[in-house]
Amino acid sequence: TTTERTLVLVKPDGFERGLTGEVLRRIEAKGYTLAQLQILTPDRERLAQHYAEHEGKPFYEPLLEFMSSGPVTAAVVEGDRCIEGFRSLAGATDPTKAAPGTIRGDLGRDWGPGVQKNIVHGSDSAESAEREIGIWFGGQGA
Ligand code: DAT
Ligand code: MG
Repeated sequence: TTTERTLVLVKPDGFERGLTGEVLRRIEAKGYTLAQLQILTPDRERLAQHYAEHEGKPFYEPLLEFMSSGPVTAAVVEGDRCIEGFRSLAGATDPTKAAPGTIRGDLGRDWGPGVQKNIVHGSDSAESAEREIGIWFGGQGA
């Protein structure tokens, strides 16, 4: 087995719709561990770091606007190959294309220019995971 850590966010749409517990339930049901957890409304600076790779893309500004619009739950998730595993649980970026059975496929709705309400974020590689854990949990055992 390869125990990994990944950074999961329940985005403001998930919080507003009362889906935080459902997302965390799916993570635990899969067998992953919640190592760290916090609820916060992220500021622009933190989001700019988190989404640095997307700076300059057409959806960047609306994305930061949306992500700073309300509370987000940030979690460090631990488990065997959980980086790829959580991406599988989350499903495709566009909720309409995400397969049923996935978080985005089962629960996500809105998508389009300026709208990216796909409920969750999950790190896409080991490097991204460590970088993102530092951004959200820096100084707290990150
Ligand atoms: P993912 O969140 O699946 O890793 P990503 O890293 O490519 O996807 O993009 C980050 C977020 O930006 C994504 O969750 C929603 C938004 N986004 C990505 N591509 C988009 C697009 N073509 N139009 C609108 N929003 C988009
Ligand atoms: Mg991504």
